[in-house]
Amino acid sequence: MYAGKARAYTNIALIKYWGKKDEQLILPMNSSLSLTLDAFYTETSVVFDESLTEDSFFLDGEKQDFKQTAKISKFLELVRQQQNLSLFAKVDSQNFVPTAAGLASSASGLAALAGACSEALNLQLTETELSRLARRGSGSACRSIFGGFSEWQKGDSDQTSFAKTIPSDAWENELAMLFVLIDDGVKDISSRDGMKRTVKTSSFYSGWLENVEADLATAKKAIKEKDFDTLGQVTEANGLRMHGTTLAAVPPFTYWSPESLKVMQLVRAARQQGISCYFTMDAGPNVKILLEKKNVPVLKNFLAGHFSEQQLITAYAGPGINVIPVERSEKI
Ligand code: FM0
Repeated sequence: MYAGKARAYTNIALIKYWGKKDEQLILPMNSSLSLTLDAFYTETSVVFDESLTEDSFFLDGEKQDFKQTAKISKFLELVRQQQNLSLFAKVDSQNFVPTAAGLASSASGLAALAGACSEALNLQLTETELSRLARRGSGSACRSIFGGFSEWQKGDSDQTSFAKTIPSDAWENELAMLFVLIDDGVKDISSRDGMKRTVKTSSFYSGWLENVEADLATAKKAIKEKDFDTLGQVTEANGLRMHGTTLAAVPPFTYWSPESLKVMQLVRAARQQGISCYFTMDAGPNVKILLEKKNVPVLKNFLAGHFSEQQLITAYAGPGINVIPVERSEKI
C-alpha cells in the first residue's frame, strides 16, 4: 500500500489561460499569470492498494459518479504509466470553501492530487516536475504548486510547459481579492469545454492571442514595480478579452449573468469614488475584485447595500502546496 496526502490552494489568473494547443498533454496556447489565495483550498489523500478493484473518488465524503471520477482516473492512469504501477487507488478530497457557492476549483483539486500521488509513491519531484505533473490533471493546477504570484510558461512540450514563482518582494501580501458570489442557478459550461469550443470556432480567438503576451509582459512589469493600478488595469482588460472570445464561438455562449454585469458596474463606480479596484471572471458568473489590502473595508462598505455578507468573501495571498503527514488510521 502507498498513501500520501497534500493541501493545495486555489489560484485566480490575472492573465488568463484560455485555449490548448495539445489537448492530451495540456499544453496551452498562451502563457498565464495568477495569484494563489489563502481562502480556498483542497486537501486530497490517495491510497494505492492491492485490495482495490477500481479507482474511486470521494469529494467532501461523497462518492462521485463515473463522470466525475473519469478525470481523476485519467490522471491516476498517467501516474501509473509513468511509475510502471498497476494498483488501483482511492482518492479522498475535501474542499475548504467558506460556502457551497460553486467555488470548488480544479486548480487546487488537481494540484493536491498530484502532490498526494508524488508523496505516496515517494517520487521526490522538484517543484518544476510537480508543476508539470499537476498540469496534466488540469492546466491551471500547475500554478497552484506555488504561493503568491505564479507564471505558467506555455512552453512547447511536456518538458517545457510548467509554472514558476514570480519574484515579487512579497508585494502580494499587500493585496487582496474580494469574491462576489453570484448564484444564478445556471449550469456553467466547464472551462475545458468552453475553451475548446472557443479555440475551434470563435473568430475572436485570434484577437485574444494577439494581445495576451503583451498583457503578460505588462503584468510582470507592474509586479516588479509594485504598480497596483497598472496590474489592475491589465487584469481587467485581459479578463474582458478572454470573455469576449466566447461571444463569437459557435454556438455562442457567455459566463456572465446580469448580476456579474452589476458587479462590474459597481467596480467602475467605486473607482470613480477613488477606490482603486479591478474585476476579473473565470468560467462562471462569480466576479473577483483585485484590490489593495488597505482598501478592503472601504470596498466592502461600498458593496454592502448590494450584496449580503455571505456573498462577499475576502481572500489574501496564499502559500504553495504542502504535504500532510498521513496517519495510519486514515490510510484505507
Ligand atoms: O485559470 O481543461 O485549468 O487561467 O480559469 O483543466 O486545463 O480548469 F476560465 C478561465 C482554467 C481556465 C483561466 O481552465 O482547464 C485560468 C480559467 P483544463 P482549467
